Amino acid sequence: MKEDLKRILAEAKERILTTKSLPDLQNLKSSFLGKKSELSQLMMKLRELTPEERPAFGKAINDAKGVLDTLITKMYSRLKDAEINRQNKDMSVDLTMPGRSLNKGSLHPLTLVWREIEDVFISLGFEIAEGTDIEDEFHNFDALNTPQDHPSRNLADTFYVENKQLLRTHTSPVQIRTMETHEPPIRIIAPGRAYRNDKIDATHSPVFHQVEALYVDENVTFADLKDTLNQFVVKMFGPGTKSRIRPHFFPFTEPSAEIDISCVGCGGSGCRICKDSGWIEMGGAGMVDPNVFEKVGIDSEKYTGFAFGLGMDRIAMLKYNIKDIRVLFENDLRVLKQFRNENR
Ligand code: 2NL
Repeated sequence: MKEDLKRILAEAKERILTTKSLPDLQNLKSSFLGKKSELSQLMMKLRELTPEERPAFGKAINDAKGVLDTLITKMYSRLKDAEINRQNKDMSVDLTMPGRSLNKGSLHPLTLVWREIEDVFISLGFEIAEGTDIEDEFHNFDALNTPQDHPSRNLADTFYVENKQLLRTHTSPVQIRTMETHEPPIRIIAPGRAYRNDKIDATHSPVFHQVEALYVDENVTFADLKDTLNQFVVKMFGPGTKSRIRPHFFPFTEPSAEIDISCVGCGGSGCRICKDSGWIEMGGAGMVDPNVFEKVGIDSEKYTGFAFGLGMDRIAMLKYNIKDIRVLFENDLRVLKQFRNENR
């Protein structure tokens, strides 16, 4: 019987230590320690021993059960740990894996020049003024000294809404409203959308963008206008850029002028962009007409002012070498993505 006990114990140890799974271990536990196990059967056989032999052998069997029970418990936690490790490994994050890149948006070229223009004029002491796209005839035409029969008032040129309201044909109404409500000195720019009933082509769009500047104070002169224009074009297009003015006519300024800048393509020597003239037209300017001051209630004996208007679409096209204004309104991602690295 002693030999039996030895053999059972050795076999049980061997099988417990080589178990690979928790269910297997559970089965081993019942087959080695359960009621029908060999050890339990040995216990039954104690009867066959002499009373002197019984206690020692009974203890030996119980000790063997204790040893196996401890071994099974140890094995249980070893297998359980292994299982948890395996699960953790399945769910773990590979920190060395490259990340998926985000699809980062970009600012529209027009937004870029819009912001840059605002920065330049703020640096020159101007403030940003805003208005509404829908205006009335007084603020869009009458206050700007536009004659009743001026062609720009025609349905063919201007989009009328209802009740004599219209889509502003320039951002000048913003300046008119500012002058109505503010005492000089006034130093503002009005960037924004404007609308004209134009046929669409490479240089015309019924929706376009303009920036107008207005400076009203005592002793504002044409020299101030020219210097402000020069500083603007240098800051916007780089040092070496020149501006010039040519005589022109606008109902709202007197004298009036058209503004050119030296060609951004060739610097003035002549190229395709400037059609070999060395100059590019940028907008118009002049000294605010006294009739305009009268409409907004500013004393034209005391104050003078300059104003100018520039096409923002044109500035964006020149700056980013865009040949067709429609590109600015189509929002083709293949175009917009090219402005991805501009972080402004
Ligand atoms: C152009 C011409 C110009 C103005 C806009 C202006 C505004 C007020 C009074 C007087 Cl409130 N003038 N604005 C003056 C001259 C020219 O724009 O061709 N722009 C693209």
